[in-house]
Formats: sequence, structure tokens, C-alpha cells
Amino acid sequence: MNAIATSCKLITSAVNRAGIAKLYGLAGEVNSTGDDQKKLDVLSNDMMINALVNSGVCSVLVSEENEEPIIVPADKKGKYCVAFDPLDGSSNIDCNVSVGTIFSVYEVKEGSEGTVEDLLRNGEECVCAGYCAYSSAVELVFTFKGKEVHGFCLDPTIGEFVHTRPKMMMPQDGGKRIYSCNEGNGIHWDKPIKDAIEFYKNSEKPYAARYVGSMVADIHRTLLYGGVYLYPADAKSPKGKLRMLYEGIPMAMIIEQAGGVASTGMFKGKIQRILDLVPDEIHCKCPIIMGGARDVQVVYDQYAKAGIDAPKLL
Ligand code: AFP
Repeated sequence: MNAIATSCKLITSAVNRAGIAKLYGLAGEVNSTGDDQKKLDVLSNDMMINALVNSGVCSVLVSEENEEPIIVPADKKGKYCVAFDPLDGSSNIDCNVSVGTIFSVYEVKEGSEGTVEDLLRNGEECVCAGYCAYSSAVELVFTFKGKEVHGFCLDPTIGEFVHTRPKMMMPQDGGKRIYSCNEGNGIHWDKPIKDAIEFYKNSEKPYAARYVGSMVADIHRTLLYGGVYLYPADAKSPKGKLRMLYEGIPMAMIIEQAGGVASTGMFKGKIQRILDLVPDEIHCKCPIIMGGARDVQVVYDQYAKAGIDAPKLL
């Protein structure tokens, strides 16, 4: 956690200086003075790998930015495996919209030397999950398996994370009526998802639409205000868009441990709990419907109307 917190501070500094230090743009580009320009997410990835490898407590790292897993050299190996997206929402970076880091942590299995198999396991076996939001303030939110969710705000005057949100819980009355999804994908959605979105819009108290397009920002708002976040499977993307190991599972663990619901919606023929999924490869995807019970139930009701076996949450 120290290595992750340090990485988040380093990424904060890079994000804050991105415009001035010319960190925007594509990796591989050459800037006006002929220097190599380093894309912010490549830089964030390098900093996170460096901090985690040198922490001495990790064996295997999986990053959104690296096709292959990173196996930590024997002299620095430890008992944890970390999957992360160093800078999620990268399409938002260049226009200065909130971005974030997401991570999940697993323990190396007994007798294992530390291989990718240590991460390809049931979401329930994740021991720690969290995210850091780089926005008007920097907030680190995490939880350990079976424990409460805690939030820390980076105090820039002392360079430390201060414990500002103990025992975070989603609003238990459902909170604000907000639905959050990329409606541009609506044409590809199945009927129950289309009907659920219509329900939100046309209910007696119509819901507000809010969608940043950075998962960390959208989930942070859902956690604090309530509502529902959806990136469902659809005809174009039957597995959804978001990555299971460093988007789906960690956010599901946080939402569930804060009293919410984290579902795949209809996925591979049935409605599943995200934390019951087992990734079949490190960068695999899963659909996501997560938020408060009141609002996830709306989706389940539409599935039930379509004759699909759907849970009753309320
Ligand atoms: P990028 O890192 O490519 O911007 O993707 C961000 C993301 O993985 C997640 O943070 C967003 O919630 C989601 O994709 C947005 O996807 P759409 O642009 O398809 O709405």
C-alpha cells in the first residue's frame, strides 16, 4: 500500500504538471525541441512498476499498459500480485478531465513461485482493491477483503494522504437518482438494458444522466451520491468493454463492501456477480452494472420481464 500510495503521489505530480511539462500527446512523438515526448500514461505506468517492483513485496504485476505480465526478479520477490490500470480514462487526459488509477491485489498461492496463475482466480480471492481519483482533489479509496471502505485525501501542503472518509457506505436509501452510461452504445444494447434506461428517464422522479467516461470518476460519484453505473455487454461487445482484473473486480469489491451491488448483467447466458467471475486471461473483459440496490433492481426487473432469471434485491 505504501508503494501504491507513492505511485499515486508521483502520478499526481505528473498529471498536475502535464501541460507545463509537455506530457500530453502520443508516446513516441518528438516535441519541438527534438526530445522524446512521454505520454502521461506511459510515464504513470513506469512509475508504478518501479515503485511496486522495488517494494520487495510483489511477485507478479499486470498492467493495462503491458501486454505481458511483469515477473519481479527473484531478489525482489514478495508475496503479493498486483493488477492495475495506472491511468484509467486516458482519452480524457489531454482535455484535463478527471482520470484515475485502479488496482487489485492478490496473494501468491501456496507453493507458487509467482506466476500469472496467481491472478487468474475468482474475484472473491482478491485481498485488497482500490482506486485513486486525480481531480479537483486527489482521493485514494481502498478496502481489504471483508472490511470497510476508506477514503484518503492527498493534502498537497504536506504531501500525505489524510484519512478523510472512514467507513464509506453508499447511501442506503438509494441516494441521488443518477444513471451513468455511454448512451451512444444504445443501438447495440439488448432490450432489457434499453428498457431500464427508458425507465430511469421516464420514472415518476426522472433520473439525471451523468457520464464522465473515466470509470474512477463515475464510480467515485456513484459511491458517494448513489445511482447506477452501466457498461453492459451488447451486440457489438458481448463481453463489454471494461477489463476484469483492473476495472471490474476492484470496483465490484469496493461497491459491494460499501453496501452496493456489482453485477455483470446478462453475461454468457446468465446474470452473474462480478466477484464470482474468474478471468481466463489477464486482459479479459467483463460487463458491468453496479450501484445501489434500488437502481440495479430496475435492470433486473427488465430482465425478469424478458423471461430471464434475475435476482430480487429488495
Ligand atoms: P480510456 O482509458 O481508453 O479512456 O478508457 C476509459 C475506460 O476504460 C473507463 O475509464 C471508462 O469508464 C470507459 O472506458 C469509457 O468508455 P467509452 O468511451 O466507451 O464510454
